[in-house]
Amino acid sequence: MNNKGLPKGFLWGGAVAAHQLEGAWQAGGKGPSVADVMTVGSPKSYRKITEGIIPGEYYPNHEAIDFYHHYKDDIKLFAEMGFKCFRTSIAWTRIFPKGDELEPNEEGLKFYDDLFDECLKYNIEPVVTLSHFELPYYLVTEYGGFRNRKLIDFFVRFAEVCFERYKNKVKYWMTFNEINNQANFNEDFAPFTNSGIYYKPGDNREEIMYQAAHYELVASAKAVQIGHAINPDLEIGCMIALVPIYPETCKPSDILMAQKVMERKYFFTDVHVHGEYPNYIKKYWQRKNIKLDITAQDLEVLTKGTVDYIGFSYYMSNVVRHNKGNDHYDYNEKTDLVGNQYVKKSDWGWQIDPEGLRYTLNWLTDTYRLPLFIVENGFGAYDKVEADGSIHDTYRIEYLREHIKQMKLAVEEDGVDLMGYTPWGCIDLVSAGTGEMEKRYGFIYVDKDNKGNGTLKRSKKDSFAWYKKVIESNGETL
Ligand code: P53
Repeated sequence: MNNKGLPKGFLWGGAVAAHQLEGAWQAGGKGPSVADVMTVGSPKSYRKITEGIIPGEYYPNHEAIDFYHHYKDDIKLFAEMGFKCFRTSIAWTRIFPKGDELEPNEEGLKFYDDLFDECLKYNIEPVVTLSHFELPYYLVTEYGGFRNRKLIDFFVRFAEVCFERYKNKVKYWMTFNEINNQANFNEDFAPFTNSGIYYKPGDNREEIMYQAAHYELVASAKAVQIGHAINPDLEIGCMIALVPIYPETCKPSDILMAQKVMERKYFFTDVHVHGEYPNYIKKYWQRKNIKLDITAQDLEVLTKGTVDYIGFSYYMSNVVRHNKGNDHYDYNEKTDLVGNQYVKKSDWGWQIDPEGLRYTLNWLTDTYRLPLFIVENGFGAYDKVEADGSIHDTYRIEYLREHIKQMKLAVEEDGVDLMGYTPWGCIDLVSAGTGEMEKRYGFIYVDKDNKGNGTLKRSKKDSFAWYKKVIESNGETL
């Protein structure tokens, strides 16, 4: 094992999701997705989910940064930075506009052929997420989203069409983006974006969430099997939002609390990796009287569709405390989550913790023993355009530098098997959580504001030249 430097062939790149940058929400036969019925929020509030498209409301994803019509120029800029890979998603609604059709939409398939060809022209490997918060909206209104077992077959058909079509262009895949966000079932945002679930009054939110997650895990396992049958060389991973949970103190009950919260948020990974539900989650369901539709056949499918690697996002860490009276160490974000006095926060309240990335890489390795891929990391911040058009985003460089340092330590000192690193929102795009344009992550600035005003002109921030050097030196020049 080489103990200096990152491996040759390390996949440096950037990450985006179709709905957050493509726009062209009705072009080429595309149908509306869950992202098309969400408005703009603010640093303090999630965006509103409307029932259908309401005239007079502003939906930022409809146009986004119009990557659909700009992708050639944008990919040229990625190539200039030296990207080895580019992570994006395939908008499900370009391929199956409603979601339940038997035949795919050729115009949508053609778009991604062209997009992937454009990447390959520069030797940029496409890395593709199949379902990244962009479920066909029709599947929500007609089927209730992933409450419904039928969604398994719809997703699997979509996945199969994509694997078959792009099997020689795309090697790296992920099934469901941040499948575990919905563990936060008390909010409306994650269940809607993960699973197309609108909760109704009287719903047993928690039970519905576990049911949807189960159908997705089965759908993912089926897709993995089909993908490998189509081309054994495909590498198909899961995708987990990794926010490590620390105990507030070394009090044993705080330690146990942190462990229980980790279980609640990350059992999804166990199913993807080991092909079975851990005992703690089965015990939890029993105690909470959560009754799920899980068949013997489903369990069989899970064991046969385990993933090849773990893709994950890392932005921040969180801290929990154990409160008196919480005898079962159940998790309630409102009462159990506390601030971390040792770290700083972004303007959106995300706690910045580079060492947490090394901790996370080690935790994932110790727990799952699979190759890892950091498919999102980054700093959402306000940028200021100077009179001469330059953008001095030193705070972003600082954030990324500190995280890359920790990532390197995990590889060089701890021996973590890491495939690559794709910072989030390599070009400014619409925020998933708030719908804002002004929560910016990019190396490339896009002239557009939260209300939709702007020319969409692209320009390079200081971080552009910085990241180019990082890639050139394989992470040695930071
Ligand atoms: P935004 C919450 C916590 C961690 C990651 O997020 C999250 C979310 C959802 O907001 O989402 C991922 O845009 C997601 C991307 C998203 C990115 O992180 O809210 O996979 O789609 O844009 C950053 O700042």
